[in-house]
Amino acid sequence: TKTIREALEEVIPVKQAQLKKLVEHLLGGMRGLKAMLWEASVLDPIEGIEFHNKTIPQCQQELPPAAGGKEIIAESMLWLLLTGKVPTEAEVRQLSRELAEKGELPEYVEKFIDSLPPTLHPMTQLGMGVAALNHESKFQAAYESGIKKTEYWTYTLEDSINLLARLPTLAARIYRNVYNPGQPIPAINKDLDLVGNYVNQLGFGENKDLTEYLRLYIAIHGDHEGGNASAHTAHLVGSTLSDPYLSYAAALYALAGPLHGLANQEVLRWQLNMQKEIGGEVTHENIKEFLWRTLKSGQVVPGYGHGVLRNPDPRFMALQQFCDTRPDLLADPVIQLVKKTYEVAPDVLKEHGKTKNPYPNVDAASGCVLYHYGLTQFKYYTVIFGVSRALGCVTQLVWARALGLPIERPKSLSMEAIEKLIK
Ligand code: NMX
Ligand code: MLT
Repeated sequence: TKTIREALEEVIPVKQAQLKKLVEHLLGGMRGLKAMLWEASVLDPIEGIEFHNKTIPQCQQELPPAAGGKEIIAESMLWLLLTGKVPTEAEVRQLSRELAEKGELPEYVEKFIDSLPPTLHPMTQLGMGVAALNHESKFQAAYESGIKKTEYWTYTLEDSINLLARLPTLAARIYRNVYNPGQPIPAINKDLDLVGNYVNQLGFGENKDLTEYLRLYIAIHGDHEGGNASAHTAHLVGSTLSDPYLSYAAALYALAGPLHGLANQEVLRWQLNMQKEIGGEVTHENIKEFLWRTLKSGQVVPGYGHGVLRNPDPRFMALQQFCDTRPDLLADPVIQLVKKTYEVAPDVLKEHGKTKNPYPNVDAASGCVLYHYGLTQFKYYTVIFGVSRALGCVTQLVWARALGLPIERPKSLSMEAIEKLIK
């Protein structure tokens, strides 16, 4: 039989560890803190993302592609995220048509975007354009007219569909203004899927491989459970009953940070610098030296590490597999460099000993294929991520309204209060 002292000696270390964890949550970016409901996808540290319990390869097998294509399309992914069901081909085609019919930008948004300086970062422009679209918000108008709570989700869905339809048109206009001023933008083809039209409007419609790549890219970047910075921002702002345009504009500015979505732009800049510095023959040894130079100068290795993942990101693997089936991609020196970096970087990061995850995230692979196909303006890459991430964010906005989730308002503590907790 234990004495009361012995019983306490068992309990106290458990409580101390519990408190330490609490303080880690408070000061450590809330890592691992379970504080959000998010149905559409779940991120397992080892297995990676699952969309309604389906892995990326399962989605690639089950979700209807575009006519004549193989890869997942945004409409199929949206249907799965929103409803938890695999759509039929007819359902997907109908959704594609609806999005195409709603894709035109209002004239005032076109004029506004055209008036921005082309030197303004494309992500800044995208957020501004999305926020300006809130002039059209059905949710906001209905709220002002005094609708019931039970009706919130229907207007949120309507705004969400309109936003998704217009995002690629807006993003393509920004691309045209910044990189190809004066060039005409093709009209939306009502028989094409969302990303098919986006690639057309970017001016790459003839390139079927790039179209397929972007279909896959946009589908698999669509959602990454709720805690990532962009999705969480959309959820937080949406919880105030801000409409989907304003909520998603806010999310885009979280995505625009270099530790989040901007990393895909940074990866390419970094890999091209590596290529330039190494010069002639690329060996594991000289990649290793470059990695150490990056780390010793106090910078992060872009495209590596993750807040949740503890294994190579299955999105990275899916994009690599896309390359593995195409000889033109495999022969590209930048793509070869990305592959070779992956052979070396995890060991270097383990030896460096700081990051909890020495493996690549999706951003390590996403830009080099765009670069190969001639979409070489890497400041634009996060905009493509921004076109995609709306899929998951609007899904959550609709469900948050359908379930009547409350305004987010966590408690903060002063240093003094935390000290008192620890004492
Ligand atoms: N290179 C060098 N150091 C790193 C890296 C990296 N790739 N990743 C993490 N660390 C450091 C990190 O800066 C921290 O250092 P310190 O203690 O001095 O502050 C330490 O390792 C522990 O960090 P972790 O707990 O492993 O990572 P955390 O969850 O805080 O951050 C990221 C996750 C993704 C922000 C971080 O890994 C990173 O900065 N990676 C590079 C940028 C990147 O690829 N971001 C894209 C994420 C995916 N996305 O698309 O959003
Ligand atoms: C994402 O796709 O949002 C990133 O991998 C970052 C994250 O999940 O935290």
